[in-house]
Amino acid sequence: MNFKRTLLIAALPLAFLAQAAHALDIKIADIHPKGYPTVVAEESMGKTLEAESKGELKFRYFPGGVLGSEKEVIEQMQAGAIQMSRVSLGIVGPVVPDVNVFNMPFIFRDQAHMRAVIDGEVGDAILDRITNSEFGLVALAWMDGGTRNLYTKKPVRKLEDMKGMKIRVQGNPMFIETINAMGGNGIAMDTGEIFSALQTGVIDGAENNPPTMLEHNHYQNAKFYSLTGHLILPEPIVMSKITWNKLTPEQQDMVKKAAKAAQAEERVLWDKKSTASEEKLKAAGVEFITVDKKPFYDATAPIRAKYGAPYADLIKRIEAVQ
Ligand code: BDP
Repeated sequence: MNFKRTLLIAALPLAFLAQAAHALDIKIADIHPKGYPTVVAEESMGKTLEAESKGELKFRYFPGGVLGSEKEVIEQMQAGAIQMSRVSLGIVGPVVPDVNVFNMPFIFRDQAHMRAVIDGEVGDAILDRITNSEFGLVALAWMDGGTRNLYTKKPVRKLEDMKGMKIRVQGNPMFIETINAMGGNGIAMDTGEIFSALQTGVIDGAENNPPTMLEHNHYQNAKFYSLTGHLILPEPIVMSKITWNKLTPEQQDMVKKAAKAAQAEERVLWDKKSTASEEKLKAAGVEFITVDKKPFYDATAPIRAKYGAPYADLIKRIEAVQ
């Protein structure tokens, strides 16, 4: 036996060992910056899973949209290049039409109603529809995305004030139609493009919750916040199916439980962040405008009729949740 061969044989068991200990690298992406409720909850989920899996799952965090827009992140997850994310349901709608039931304007009475729905069997059913679709993602739990209101350069005090206003929405045709039904002009663009679009006047406004309006600096160029409450969008925590299929059943179970725990943690963080954001926005000179929601609700009835038609039963179940 020559020296080289001896070395090779001696190294073999080591190579096997190294392979067994090879951790599964999980990159988790979020459009929101570090410190944002969703990102904080993702970090503790990752820590829990690293500990529980004894290092077999290894998390790397990519907040602040550094891996691309939500649409791009979804495509990367479908290809298995990004393993996990939390995305808005708005962006899932065009690919898994069933979830658009939750994306319809005024489908939830208020945030408490939305929470009761996502915590119950309808919430699980929508997660399953994402998982069981051809979408290539496994939907594990929900995060809270608050209530979306309009923010604009010129005040919207009543429905008529929206006439002709160019309002940014997420890339979902239903949202464009929703703004159009209100008399405005819905324009789809990625989250990262809103700031400069507001600054340069490409758009007259956008719509989102107070934490996003604050943390993405949109308030700097849109000082009026009209409390329309037209959308209350929950946000699924999703994993690439390619990654999911690499996990052992025990690891899959761990991931599911940790995602549910992240749902609970984020909710508490969300409430604190929302209150603090409202205060900061007001201190920065943003005028909060209470509007009569009825005209906005009535104007968007055709959207609910059009998109809700195939889901009459599901809508009844949503409405029945107290
Ligand atoms: C925020 C969501 C984020 C969306 C963003 C948007 O948390 O996931 O990307 O809205 O409208 O509320 O683009």
